[in-house]
Amino acid sequence: MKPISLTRFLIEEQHRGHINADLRLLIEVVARACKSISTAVGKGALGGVLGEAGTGNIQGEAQKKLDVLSNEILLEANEWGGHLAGLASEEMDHSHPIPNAYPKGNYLLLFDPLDGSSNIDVNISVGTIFSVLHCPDGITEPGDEHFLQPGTAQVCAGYTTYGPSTMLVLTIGRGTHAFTLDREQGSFMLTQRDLRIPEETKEFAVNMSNQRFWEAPMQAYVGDLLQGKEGPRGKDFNMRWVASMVADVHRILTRGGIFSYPLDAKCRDKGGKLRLMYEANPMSFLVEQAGGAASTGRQRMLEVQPSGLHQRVPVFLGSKREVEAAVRYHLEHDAGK
Ligand code: AFP
Repeated sequence: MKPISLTRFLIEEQHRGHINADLRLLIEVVARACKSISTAVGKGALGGVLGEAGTGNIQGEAQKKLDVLSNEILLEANEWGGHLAGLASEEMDHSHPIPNAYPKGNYLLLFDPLDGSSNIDVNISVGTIFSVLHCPDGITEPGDEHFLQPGTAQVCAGYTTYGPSTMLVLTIGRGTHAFTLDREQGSFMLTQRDLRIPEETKEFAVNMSNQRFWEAPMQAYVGDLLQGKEGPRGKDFNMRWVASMVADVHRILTRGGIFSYPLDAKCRDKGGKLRLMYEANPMSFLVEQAGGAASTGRQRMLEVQPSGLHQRVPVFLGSKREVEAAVRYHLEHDAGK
């Protein structure tokens, strides 16, 4: 049977009363912007967009030309449609209220326009991550503080991965669904409804080069994984690390596993490496909706009350039982066991 398009999927969800017309439009607009980003990424060196932009973002990281271009594409696409009250991007210092010249809606959109961008120049998968919140009642000119809602308040989240094929993975709080871009038709087509992450896994993802900087419970947890069959876990584990969160999470949504970017001595002062609002929360929503779990190691990710737009957090997400195991090491350590 021919797969249905994203447009049809969203219209059917609207008919069922699961989303309204504004949220449908918002998702369509983000998907359209992601198609443009996919085209730019796909041109590679021929597009003249590889390499450094010569600028830095709020986090002090060097921006790639494609970071800047992807941010512009998402901003331009979403500004005038009337579905948003404001936007926030990992690449911008502050949130961006919709200019008064355009109609305004009731949603707030957050995005990491091109995650994993240090992989662009070596032709490895990168992606766009996004999250949608309600704008608080009565607010027409939202400031940064209006975006500081816990992940449980998300109404929609998703990512696009620009890999061998371009895929959009989406949740509106009713399961996690995967769409593949049909490049000839220019449409995202539903290729997997209701992704389910296996509860158990034998695969972990972490940047092992940080091992000596980790906290004691993380050292103990990974130490036990590495002992394999001979250790307390009683099974051999495999390791994968793409260093593009979108690609690593996509693998986990497809075949299970645990992804972690824990606290370490290098990122402790900042609270972690990955960003709560642009990376951890949307990915945690997608993972929970696929039957997985997501935690900071000490708290359910979606319940973290954000204190800053660019806040960073430690991240553990993926197969439920494995995330629970990693959390157990942290809680037992904290309890002095
Ligand atoms: P970039 O966007 O700067 O490439 O960072 C990617 C990322 O935020 C996330 O996608 C990866 O999981 C993580 O950083 C990789 O971090 P390490 O380079 O420290 O392994």
